[in-house]
Amino acid sequence: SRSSTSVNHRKLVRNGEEKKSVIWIEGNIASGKTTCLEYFSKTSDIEVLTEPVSKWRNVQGCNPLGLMYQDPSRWGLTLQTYVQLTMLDRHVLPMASPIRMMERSIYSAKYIFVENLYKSGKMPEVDFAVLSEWFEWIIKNIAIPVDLIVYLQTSPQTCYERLNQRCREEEKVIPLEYIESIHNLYEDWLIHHKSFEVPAPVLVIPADHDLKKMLHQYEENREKILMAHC
Ligand code: DGT
Repeated sequence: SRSSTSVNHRKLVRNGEEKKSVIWIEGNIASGKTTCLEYFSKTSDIEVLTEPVSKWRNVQGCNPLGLMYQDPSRWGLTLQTYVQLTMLDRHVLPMASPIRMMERSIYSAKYIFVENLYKSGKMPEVDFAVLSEWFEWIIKNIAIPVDLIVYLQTSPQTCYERLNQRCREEEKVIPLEYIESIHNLYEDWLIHHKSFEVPAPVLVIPADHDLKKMLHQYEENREKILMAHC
C-alpha cells in the first residue's frame, strides 16, 4: 500500500543534504491524533513522537495528570511544569529521520492548557506568571523547529463522546464544558489568529468523521503534509 512506501521528491538544500521537516499534530482531547500518527508511522523515514502522557501519569510513582484533574487549582502548576519539561525534551531530541511528526507541542501546552487553567480561574496568577516566564525564556533561547501544523478540527460533542468511550481513568471527571473551552482556545489560536503567535502554516483537517473516512482524508492530504518545508 502507499502508506508503506517512502516519501519521494523531497526537496534538497544547497549543500545536497535533505531538508528535514517537523510537523505537529494539534487538536482537542480525543480528537484522533493517535490515529493520525499511527497512519503516518507506517511510512518509512518518518519518526513519530507521541505525547509523553505516560510520564504525566507516572513520574517517580506520582500521577500529576490525575492530581490536576482532581484539584486543578492545587496541581495545575505541577502538571504544567512537567508537561513543559517533557515537551521541551521531545522538541530538542536530535532527528532520527528526515520527517518528524509530533503529537502536540510546548506551544499548545502553554497557549491552550495553561491558558485554560488560568482563564477559568483555576490557576493562581502567580503560578501563571511563573509558567509564562519559563515559557517565554524557552522559546526565546531554544530553537523549536516546526514547518507545518496539522489541526484536527472536531466538534466538542464528538470529542466528548470519544472520551467517554475510551474510559481513561483520570479523564472520567472531564465535563463537556472543559472540552468546549479547549476547542475555543484552539479555534482562536489556529483558525481565527486572535490570540497567540502561530509558529507555522496550518493545515486544517475536519476530524469528526469515522475511522474509514479519516484514513481516506489522511491518504488525500498525505503529499501536502509530507512535503512541508520552511
Ligand atoms: P487523541 O489520540 O487525539 O485521543 O489524543 P490522546 O488521548 O493521545 O491525547 P489527549 O490530547 O487526549 O491528551 C492526553 C491527556 O492529557 C488528556 O487528558 C489531556 C491531557 N493534556 C495534554 N496536554 C496537556 C496540558 O498541557 N495540560 C493539561 N492540563 N492537560 C493536558
